Amino acid sequence: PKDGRGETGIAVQTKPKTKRPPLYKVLLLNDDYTPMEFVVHVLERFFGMSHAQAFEVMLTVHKKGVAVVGVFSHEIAETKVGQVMDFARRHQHPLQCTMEKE
Ligand code: TYC
Repeated sequence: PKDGRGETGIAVQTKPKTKRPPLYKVLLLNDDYTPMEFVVHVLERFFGMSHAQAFEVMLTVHKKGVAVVGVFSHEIAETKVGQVMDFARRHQHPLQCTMEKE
């Protein structure tokens, strides 16, 4: 029984549960219009990537359609998605960034 009591109602030892918070993948999506240099800048600015790393990840998204650009707690992932979407909108680029539970 998952109430931690045996069939007799006597309390039994339950496994110590150390619940880690769920992690969320932040995904960057390809499109036909956002300039490559803009995407590289986004990856440097909001995901702390080096220029070389950012260029590599940008090319992966360009070729494959989507890539995971980071894994974060729910709150941090939401912040990153918001920052990218806001930055893209302000520059009038259709770049899309989303998150999904790992
Ligand atoms: N496909 C875009 C182009 O050819 C570049 C691009 C890469 C756009 C990655 C979005 O997430 C993206 N200009």
